[in-house]
Amino acid sequence: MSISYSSVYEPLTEQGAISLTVRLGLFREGAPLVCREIGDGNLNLVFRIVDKEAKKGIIVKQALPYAKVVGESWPLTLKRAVIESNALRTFAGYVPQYVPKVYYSDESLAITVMEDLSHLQIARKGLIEGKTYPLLSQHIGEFIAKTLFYTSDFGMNQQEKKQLAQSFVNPELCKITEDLVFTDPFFNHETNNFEEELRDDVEALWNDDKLHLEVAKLKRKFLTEGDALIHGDLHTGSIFASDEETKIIDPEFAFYGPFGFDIGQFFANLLLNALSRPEPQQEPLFAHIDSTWKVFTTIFSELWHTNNVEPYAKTKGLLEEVLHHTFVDAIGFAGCEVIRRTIGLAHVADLDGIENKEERLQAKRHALRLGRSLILQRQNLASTEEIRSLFTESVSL
Ligand code: SR1
Ligand code: MG
Repeated sequence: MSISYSSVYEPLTEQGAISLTVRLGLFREGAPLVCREIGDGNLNLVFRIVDKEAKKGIIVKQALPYAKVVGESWPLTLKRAVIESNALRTFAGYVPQYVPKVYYSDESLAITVMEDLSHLQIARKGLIEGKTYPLLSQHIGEFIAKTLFYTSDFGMNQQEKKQLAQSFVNPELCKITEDLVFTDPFFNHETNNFEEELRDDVEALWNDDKLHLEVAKLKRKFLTEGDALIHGDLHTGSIFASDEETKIIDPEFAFYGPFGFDIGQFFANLLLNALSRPEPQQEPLFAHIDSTWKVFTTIFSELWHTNNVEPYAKTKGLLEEVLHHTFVDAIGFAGCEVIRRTIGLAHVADLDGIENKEERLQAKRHALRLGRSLILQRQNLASTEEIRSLFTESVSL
C-alpha cells in the first residue's frame, strides 16, 4: 500500500498513531490495540501498536522537525522521512529480505508505517550483551554488495541513475555527517563531548596536521563521490538481528555517496564493540569484519561479471581498482567514525556503558589511537586481517 494525503504536520500522540493504523485498515475491526512510543534513537518518534489478541504489531515512525538528541534548538528537515521510505522501497527492490516492509508513507506528516521487527533485537544491544549473530556479516555483506552494485553506474541505466540520485539529494542529513563525523571531532568544537581526563589525547588530534590532511581527503570523497545509493548511517543501531535474520532500518541519511562509506561505518561499529570486550571475546567481531568484506567482494564481483551495463566493465583491472579504492576508503571512513563515536556528538553505548571509569577511559584512548591509525594507515592495509593487527597495536600501547 502506498497512498499519500496532504495534511498539516503535527507530532503524533500514541492515540493518534492508533487512529492512523485503524484508518489505514492495518488492523481488524474492533481489535484491542495498545500503543507505546519506543523511539530510543537520536532523531525520531517511533510508535509500536499491537493487537493484543492477534499478537500482531505495526510500527509508525515519525520524523520530528528537530534533532531529538539535541532538542528544538537544532531544526531538521522533515524531508528525511520521504528519503527513508523511498530508500527502504528502493533497497527492497534488490534485497527485500533485509529491510522492513513499508505499508504506507505520508510526506506531510513525515510518517512511515512499516513492519514490526520486535521479534529481533537491535544489533548494538545484542553485541553489548555478548551475542555474536553468526549470520550478521553474511547478510550485511550481501545487502551492501547488491544495493551498491544495482544503484551504481555499473548496475543500472546510467541516465536513470542520475535521476535516482537527484531524488536522493539529502543536504541537511549529509551536513550532519560532514560536521559530526568528518569535522567537529578534529577541532575544538562545541558539539564535542568527552571526559576531561581525555583532553590531552583529544587535543593531540586537534593539533595533528598529518591527520587533518587525511581526514580532509576522506571528507572530500564523502562530499563529492556519488557512486551509489548508500544507507548513510549503517551503524549497529541501524540493524535488527537474531541468529537467523537481519534487517536494516533507518536509511534517513541515504544519498548517492562513496562505495566505501557503509562498509566503513559497519566496520567501525564492530570495532567499537570489540574495544568494549575482553580479548577472548573479540574474535567474532574480527570474523564479521573479514566475512563482510569477503561476501561483499564475492557478490559485487559476480554481479560485475554478469550484470554490468558499463562498456569498460571487461577492461582488465577496472574491477580490482574499484574494489581497492572501496577498501581503502572504507578503512578511512571507519577511522573517522570510531573517533567521532568516542569524543564527538552521538556516542555509542558500547564504550559509554563500560561502568568502571578507568576501563572506560582506557577503551576510549584505545579507540582514538585505533581511529587515527585506520585513517593514516589505510593505504598500507592489504586485507581485513590487517585491521586486527592495527587493533592489537592500538590496545597494547
Ligand atoms: C544529530 S544526529 C546524530 C547522529 O544520529 C544518527 O544516527 C547519525 O549517526 C547522526 O550522526
Ligand atoms: Mg538512525
